[in-house]
Amino acid sequence: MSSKIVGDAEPRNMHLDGDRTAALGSNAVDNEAVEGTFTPLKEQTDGIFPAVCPLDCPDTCGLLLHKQNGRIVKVTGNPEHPITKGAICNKVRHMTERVYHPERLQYPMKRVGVKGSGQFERISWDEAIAEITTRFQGLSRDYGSESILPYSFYGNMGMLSVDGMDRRFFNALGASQLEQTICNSAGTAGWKSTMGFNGGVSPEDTEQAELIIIWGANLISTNMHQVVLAEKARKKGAKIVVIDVHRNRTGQWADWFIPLYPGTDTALALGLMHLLFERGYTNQDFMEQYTVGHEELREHVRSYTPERVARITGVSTEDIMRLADLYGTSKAAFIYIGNGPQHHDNGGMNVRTIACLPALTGQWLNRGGGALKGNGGYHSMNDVALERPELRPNPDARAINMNRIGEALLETEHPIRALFVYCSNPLVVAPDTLRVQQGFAREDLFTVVHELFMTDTAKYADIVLPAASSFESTDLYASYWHHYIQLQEPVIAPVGESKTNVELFSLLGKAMGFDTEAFEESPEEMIRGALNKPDNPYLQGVTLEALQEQRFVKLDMSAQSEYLDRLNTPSGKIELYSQALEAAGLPPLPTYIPLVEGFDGEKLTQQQEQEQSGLKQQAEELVEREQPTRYPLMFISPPNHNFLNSSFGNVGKHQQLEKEPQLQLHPVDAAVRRIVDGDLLRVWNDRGTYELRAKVVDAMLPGTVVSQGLWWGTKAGQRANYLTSSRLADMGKGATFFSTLVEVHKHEA
Ligand SMILES: Nc1nc2c(c(=O)[nH]1)N[C@H]1C(S)=C(S)[C@@H](COP(=O)(O)OP(=O)(O)OC[C@H]3O[C@@H](n4cnc5c(=O)[nH]c(N)nc54)[C@H](O)[C@@H]3O)O[C@H]1N2
Ligand SMILES: Nc1nc2c(c(=O)[nH]1)N[C@H]1C(S)=C(S)[C@@H](COP(=O)(O)OP(=O)(O)OC[C@H]3O[C@@H](n4cnc5c(=O)[nH]c(N)nc54)[C@H](O)[C@@H]3O)O[C@H]1N2
Ligand code: SF4
Ligand SMILES: [Mo]
Repeated sequence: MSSKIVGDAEPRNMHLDGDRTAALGSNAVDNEAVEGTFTPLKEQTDGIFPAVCPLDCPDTCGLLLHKQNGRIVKVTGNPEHPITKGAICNKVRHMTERVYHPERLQYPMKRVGVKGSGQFERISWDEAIAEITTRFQGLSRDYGSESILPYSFYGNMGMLSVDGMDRRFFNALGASQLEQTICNSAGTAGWKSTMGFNGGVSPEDTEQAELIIIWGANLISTNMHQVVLAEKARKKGAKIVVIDVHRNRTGQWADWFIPLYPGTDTALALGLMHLLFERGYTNQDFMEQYTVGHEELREHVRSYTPERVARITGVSTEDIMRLADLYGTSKAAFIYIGNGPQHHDNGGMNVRTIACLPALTGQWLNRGGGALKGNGGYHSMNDVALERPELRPNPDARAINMNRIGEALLETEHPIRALFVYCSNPLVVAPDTLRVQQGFAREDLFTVVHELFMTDTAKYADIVLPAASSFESTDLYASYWHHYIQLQEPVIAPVGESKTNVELFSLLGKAMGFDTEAFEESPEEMIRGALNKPDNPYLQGVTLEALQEQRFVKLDMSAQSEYLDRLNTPSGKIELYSQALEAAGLPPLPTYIPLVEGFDGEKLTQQQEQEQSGLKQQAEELVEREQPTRYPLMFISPPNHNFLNSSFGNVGKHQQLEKEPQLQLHPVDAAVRRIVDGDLLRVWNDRGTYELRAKVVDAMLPGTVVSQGLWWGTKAGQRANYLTSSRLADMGKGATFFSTLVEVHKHEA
């Protein structure tokens, strides 16, 4: 592969001169000049080298790695990147702390202590591979290959790493399959039930919006370049509204923050629809041409009066009406749908319902108008070439939901006997962690963990393998927000004896004796295969050569003009009424269904009203019947600003920036429990407890408490997911992290 660099001989700041060819090194002429004497980036000791942020973050920033004496000394944003434009977050600005962290795993190890104790001894790669292949071969022979389960997510978003060589290995092995449902699967299923295609508004267009509604997302922390675009729109007069259960950083920055009760977004959206129909804001022509079910929907939303919706959501009738007027009269209104509404029991329905809103007013016809849940559909690649499903001897191998890994490991019929974890840290990120821990502690389970660090998960491994970081790898990156594809080439040599995912799984495939060229392919060949997808019009023109030449290659967005004609719902239209959902046993029209675990504002209000009218006994019966749980508070645990899920949780710099785990609680909830700011708290429910510091703040409606961040590098008791449930959402078998009830007390030392 050719090099695109500011090499040894070039001035350090050359990339700032704006000429990309000069900036990032070679063009065709340079290539000829260095033909035969080409030095890979990782062997060049000094210079500035292009890179891609590998983290599970929508921005997928272009980076520059500054090298001195063979080490990366600084990470900055690449100003040439057309969307991220040289701005990067604080986390990645300090990425060198992580890459060269003294605790990075350097060599393979074998467990010598009790599972979880973290006691290991060094072994060689040959020993590690021999042990794994012997165990896997034995298990396949004695119990069938489905006794082995891979467990992975997107700790590194590189496609060759997590949707490539790894998949080939587990396919050829015939392992159980993993349903990767921990992130956005409920929301994506909800979106698709309405829109079909997994893509929405292009980021660049959102600059044209007059109204931007950020619905359950914390963009200042989680998608900072969308904030930059929204800020541009705001300069032109756009209003920014945040609908969230707590005033997060983004809510503080917005023009209007609307707090609501968790899991009631569907009701709010239905209340808006009620008013859009009633007040004549709907676009009849659009609905007739592009939707199915608008007449049924009009009837259906009659019962969602502002008064009823106010009772369910906690949003006042005035605010509901004001928001409907704002939405109904804005020329281009953009809705960004975040993870908040979808990490709930009713998460699919929440997203589906919000996704219906733009169709009522015909927003999809206005530049910048419409909605966005994720844009992954545009860059859909050739999965068959990448993952090689034909290598699988058992195409109908069982599938295990990653949200229920605890239960799955404790299952005694056809038990999972071996687990291979990579690019994920389930002992911190998976719900109901104590149960997950119990599963991982099984003495008869053979666990391999490929990691950069001794995570909580790695401590339970029998074999720990050191993983190379993305800056040590070749890989292909696409964003689930913007439309630029990028290439990473190794900029430094692997730290210690670490190996990339691609090297590891190719090595394992060969060691297992899988007789296929699939494990011989080079990263370059894999990239060519992935990009070869003639039936995706957006991907045309994206080639390895173009990536090497230009670094950032934009998808061919001309096909977006046919967006409304390409929606692949069963009807080919926006499905306000969904027969597919009906067939799946869900309401075909958007319908508010209260949380399985949560409070129901409508019933609470009924109860208060009855109490006031002297019907106390009846009210108590109602509480007894409808609220069987003794836990009164909704516990919301979204990510924090300086970690990336659990990544960075062990890095001193990032811990300092976040200080310590905090529980934000409303002054009313604090007062009745005699809690003051700074108290040490114990938060608990039947699943576990979490110890953290009180922050009393009027940032949410009473009854909701919030703790940001998936902590783990600090005290043993500090894991948000000790409290969360592995119950699945209504759609997509998604996670329900935010549908969690708890009680809180001052910690008795
Ligand atoms: N700094 C940083 N950036 C990240 C990550 C990180 O860990 N740190 N994680 C990355 C990943 S994997 C993802 S998926 C994205 C997620 O990024 P976002 O889509 O922004 O989602 P969250 O950060 O989970 O924020 C969800 C928000 O929803 C709110 N919320 C909870 N329940 C409800 C509800 O019922 N209704 C409404 N309206 N709001 C609710 C929460 O209070 C929170 O403010 O961020 C990515 N970017
Ligand atoms: N309570 C609560 N829980 C949540 C969430 C929440 O909001 N609240 N958010 C959920 C969401 S949206 C998500 S996406 C998940 C994320 O959960 P995970 O996908 O598990 O994400 P991380 O915690 O970042 O862990 C990724 C791990 O991969 C490792 N890694 C990085 N690069 C490589 C590599 O190249 N090779 C290998 N082998 N390993 C590598 C990192 O060191 C890190 O330990 O968490 C979920 N959990
Ligand atoms: S984490 Fe997100 S914002 Fe930060 S550098 Fe990576 S892609 Fe950019
Ligand atoms: Mo996620």
